[in-house]
Amino acid sequence: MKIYEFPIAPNARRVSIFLAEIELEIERINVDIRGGENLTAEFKEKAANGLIPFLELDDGTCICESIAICRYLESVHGQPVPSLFGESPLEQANIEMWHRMVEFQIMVPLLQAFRNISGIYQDRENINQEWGEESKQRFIDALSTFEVQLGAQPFVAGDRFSIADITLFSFLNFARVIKFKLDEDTPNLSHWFTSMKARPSIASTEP
Ligand SMILES: N[C@@H](CCC(=O)N[C@@H](CS)C(=O)NCC(=O)O)C(=O)O
Repeated sequence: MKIYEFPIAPNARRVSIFLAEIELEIERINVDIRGGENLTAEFKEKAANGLIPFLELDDGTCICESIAICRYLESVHGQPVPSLFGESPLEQANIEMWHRMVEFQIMVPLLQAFRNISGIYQDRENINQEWGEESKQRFIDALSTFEVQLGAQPFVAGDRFSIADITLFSFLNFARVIKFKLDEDTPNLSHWFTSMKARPSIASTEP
């Protein structure tokens, strides 16, 4: 198996953290997405979404989308106990709920802000600065939900570490690209972020 990635990219980072959590080592192939290596026909033939990360199995089968990759690897590797996606039906639903909230309220606006403010991918998409600024504000506004949650619970989805923490950490860590840093306005998030940085799976995957 091989993982195609670009280590500083937040989606690649969340898969790397997940792999470290389940203690699975896989061959890594670096793809220069900023130089457009993912725009080739050869790349698109392998990755259905044309993006990194994607996983290539030994028989040539390719799986893209970070969470599909994590779910597959957890299943074939033998999931860590307890699973980072939850155990009981209620816990699975709760983790899924918080993870989707992280993805839609934090990840999506942050990525829109990054892409539209920096114009980093203007070789492949139209840029709208105003939409970038609006997205940055939406990202900042959404933090309050997680600030409240982390005041009541040690982890995003409750009393233990899950995929929701992995995704929130990966994207908040990436937020420096839009000149955003957690500060005293969000003490619970800041405290959680510092403790996440010390977690072995996170410390060991710092690019
Ligand atoms: N939904 C996908 C998103 C993947 C994604 O956005 N990858 C970015 C890097 S973080 C990428 O490949 N960007 C290159 C481009 O947009 O051309 C996932 O979860 O894996």
